[in-house]
Amino acid sequence: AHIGPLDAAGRGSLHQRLARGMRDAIERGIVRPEEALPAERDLATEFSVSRITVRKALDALVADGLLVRRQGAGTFVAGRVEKQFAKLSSFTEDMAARGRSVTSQWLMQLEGAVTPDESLMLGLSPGAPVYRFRRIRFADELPMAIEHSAVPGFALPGADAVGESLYQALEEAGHRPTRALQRLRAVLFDTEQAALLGVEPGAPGLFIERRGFLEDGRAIEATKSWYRGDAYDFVAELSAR
Ligand code: 16G
Repeated sequence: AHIGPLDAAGRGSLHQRLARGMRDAIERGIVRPEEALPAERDLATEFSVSRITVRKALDALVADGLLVRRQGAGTFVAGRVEKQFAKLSSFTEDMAARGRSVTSQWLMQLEGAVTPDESLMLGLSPGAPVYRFRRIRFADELPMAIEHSAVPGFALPGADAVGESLYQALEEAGHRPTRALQRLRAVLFDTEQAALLGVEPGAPGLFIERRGFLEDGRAIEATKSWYRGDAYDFVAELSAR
């Protein structure tokens, strides 16, 4: 891969200028998604800088999600995650299909009485029990989304039934959704959301609200997700008939 010249006229320290030059090359498609970068020592030679400078520039781009490091394989240009819009799949399945490792950080996992909002979303009567799950979802260690899910009490044996995957837990309980309604909206992240996702406050994101239903029409999940706009593409296949 040819990275392009170091931003020689630019301001900032050497590693910042190198990072800028590389970011530019990635954004202009000179190095393509999933392409491997040359070894650090080769980059150092190519740009006549030290390996430490190269390392610092790469670290910055990894932190920004433009590059990913894969154990034993090297550093790659991150592919944006593409999600087929019409498929009712889970985050875990979406990422696994792309060879990405999934982790989550739990913010909340508890049982409570339904709130008015949840009662509308899930069609439950006041006082009905719900499970509430709040997580930050990572793909290859990059924070991708904040997710708030509510599930009716009958759907799961307990709040701790969800390990890594909500859909797996629902499936094991015989309550995996078979249909869903999804609504999508552009948002700008507030300070708290930005901090959780490692982006600047005001960065663009996708807000997605999903209501999942069982075959018999009962609502089984109400999930609000805030996806990083710089890391996630939604793709819809359209048909004229
Ligand atoms: C996806 C769904 C979310 C669902 C979750 C289950 C979107 C926008 N949202 O993130 O509604 O609860 O998958 O994932 O696709 P899990 O089984 O990995 O917990």
